[in-house]
Amino acid sequence: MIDVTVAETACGHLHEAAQLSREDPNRTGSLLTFGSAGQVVMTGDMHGHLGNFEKLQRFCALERSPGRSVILHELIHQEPEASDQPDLSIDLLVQVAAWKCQFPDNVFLLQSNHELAQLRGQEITKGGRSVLRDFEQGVALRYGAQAETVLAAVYKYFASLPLAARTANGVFMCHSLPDPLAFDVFDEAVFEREPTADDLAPGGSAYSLVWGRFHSADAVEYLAQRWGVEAFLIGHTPQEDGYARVGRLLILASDHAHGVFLPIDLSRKYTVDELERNIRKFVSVE
Ligand SMILES: [Mn+2]
Repeated sequence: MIDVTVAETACGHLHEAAQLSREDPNRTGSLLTFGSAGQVVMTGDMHGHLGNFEKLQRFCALERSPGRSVILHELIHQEPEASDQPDLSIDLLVQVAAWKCQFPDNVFLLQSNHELAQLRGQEITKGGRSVLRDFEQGVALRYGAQAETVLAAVYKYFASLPLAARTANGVFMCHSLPDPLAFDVFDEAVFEREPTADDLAPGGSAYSLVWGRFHSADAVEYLAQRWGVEAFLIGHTPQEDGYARVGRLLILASDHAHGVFLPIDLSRKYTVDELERNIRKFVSVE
């Protein structure tokens, strides 16, 4: 774990992570592509959960596992345990940015609706509290007079994120999928370009990708056929038991004690049943 409380260190990691993310060799437009060697570990929403992140780092052991990649998304906006507790999910964000800097070829980050909402200043309220303001207050608590500088680095990092990743063995990973009602207007070419301001605004395809809900097995099957996908792995919808399955879709959650992650070997084909059986609980990691 790095010391995340020094503003210069935090900004350095966030700026470098943003640049690495934009220049990832396996990125084209807003899509990351993985070949048929090694392993990818997919996670669900993390929402500031440092305990699960530490377990993820221990499981991945990237210092001795150069063939392993790991994908993270929705890192910010933690649910405070009490209403007077601060949201310090900035700590996880900076830790993950530092991990990306340390292992640029192994650590990958995806755009998510909470990151996008914070970037665009679009309010999300939970139980009457403003999650955007709580996040900003957490940054202020951590960095004091340098909070604005750190927030600027945070926004630069959010703006750099790709939208999705796909593997040679047919697995497609992203934060969510568009609402079935938006399928007709969803522009699949969004994956081939850097997301534009219009893509990221309400009605845009990047926006609808990270915000979508209400997926039925039929809707997932439609997208799977259209995009040539064997299985979709996403987060976004809270899962008390760690994960849920909707046809070819597995929804993972990594933000609580029953959280899970999913290691995938890239050299073999999987059915969705096999992927489901490979889901691991964070509690199983020493
Ligand atoms: Mn989400």
